[in-house]
Amino acid sequence: MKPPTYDDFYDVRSMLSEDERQIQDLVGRFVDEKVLPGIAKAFDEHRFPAELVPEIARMGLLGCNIEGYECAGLNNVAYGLICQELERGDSGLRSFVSVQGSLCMHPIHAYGSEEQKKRWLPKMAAGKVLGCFGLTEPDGGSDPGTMKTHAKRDGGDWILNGAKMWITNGTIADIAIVWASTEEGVRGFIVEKGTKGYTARDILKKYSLRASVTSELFLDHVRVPESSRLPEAKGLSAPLGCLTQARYGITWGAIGAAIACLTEAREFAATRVVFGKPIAHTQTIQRRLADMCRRITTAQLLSLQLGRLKDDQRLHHSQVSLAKWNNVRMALDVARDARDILGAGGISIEFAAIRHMLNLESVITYEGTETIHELVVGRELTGVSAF
Ligand code: TGC
Ligand code: FAD
Repeated sequence: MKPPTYDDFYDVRSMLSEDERQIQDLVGRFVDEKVLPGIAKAFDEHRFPAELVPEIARMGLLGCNIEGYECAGLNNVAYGLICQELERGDSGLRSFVSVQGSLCMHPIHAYGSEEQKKRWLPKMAAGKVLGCFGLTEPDGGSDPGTMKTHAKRDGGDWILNGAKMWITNGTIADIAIVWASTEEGVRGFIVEKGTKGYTARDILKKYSLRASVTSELFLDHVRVPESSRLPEAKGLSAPLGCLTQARYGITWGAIGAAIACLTEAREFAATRVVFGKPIAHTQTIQRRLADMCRRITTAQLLSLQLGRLKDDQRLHHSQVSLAKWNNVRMALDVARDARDILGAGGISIEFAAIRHMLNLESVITYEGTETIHELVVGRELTGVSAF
């Protein structure tokens, strides 16, 4: 009997199709050859590695699970594997792909007019037009139903006023999907860079997701035509539906970050000699590595089943909440423990663990905090909203 591998203990790969395995290998090679050599420097310099975008687009990773409009039309398991491999490199890179695909291309595809889809999706798949998603506001993100940004009809146009905060890709985006309250309920708008009254400013001095752009958006009497409104986006369920897409990808991405940390800790433990023997020969270190493996394996099985449910169109958003909560918590705990196994060296950017650990502090907060996902599952179990 072949022994299991440390990073795929239950041979989840054997449950993948040939196409799914090929896309995982393609993106895995890209991460090994193009991302890992420079990502620590980019993180250190607080710089998004924009030079990687053309190849990410060439591989068909942007909006890859959308059918038509020059998108790759992959299934959701393949999309998940892409997120896993990218986040094995860095959460910032997976964030970039999540936002472009799940939070910007998805709403245009799901709620946009045919004209909007034809105008934007092919260029977005090619990485020629970048997007950002503006839901969170300075006064809070967990309860978007209370958003203050509003849009008012003015003849055939809309006038938008408000501010958005903590917006990934904000200053590099050519278009922003802006969510605003109106007299008719929450509505979504495509706001183009350069529109009078619309500005974006970077949030600097972050100690997490340093290889990703995070911004504030300001909307001061921004006039957009009715043709910029997403016609099928009606109510809060529209932006929340986008979040379900992105959260699904994050469940896989977190596994990639955890695998990177386990890989590093396991290699280090095999060679680090303390008290006359490699630390991997001690019971405590073995138990800690085994625990990382146990938690990664559980997360892999969760995400694969989630992906199969999604491809079968049987996915409920509370199931995504459970996996986002479980898998990101798992990855953060694994990263923190790996950092400790590396000893003092573990606080250095020479190792990946601290970079992943710091990144995961954002991942556990964005796309719904851990508490919000616990409460979503709690509501599902009891039928009572405790938010
Ligand atoms: P609630 O009554 O639960 O829902 C209103 C309507 O929406 C439906 N719904 C969903 N639909 C699809 N997917 C979901 N996840 C959904 N959750 C709810 C729901 O069925 C209902 O539909 P209908 O037809 O009955 O009207 O709304 P609520 O106000 O009670 O709020 C629920 C709560 C707290 C779960 C929600 O507000 C929430 O998820 N809050 C967290 C906000 C959040 O996650 N923000 C993320 C911002 S984007 C981001 O962080 C990007 S980071 C990207 C990166 O860099 O990778
Ligand atoms: P708050 O909502 O103010 O919550 C503060 C604390 O209170 C949290 O611990 C929360 O869990 C807890 N809490 C809230 N409600 C309850 C309750 N009922 N019971 C108990 N505890 C509760 N947003 C976007 O729209 N687009 C983006 O592209 C985007 N990118 C991001 C990138 C980064 C790097 C980060 C860090 C955030 C990003 N966000 C983005 C914002 C993110 O979605 C929000 O930070 C998140 O939803 C939480 O909102 P908040 O920070 O305002 O916290």
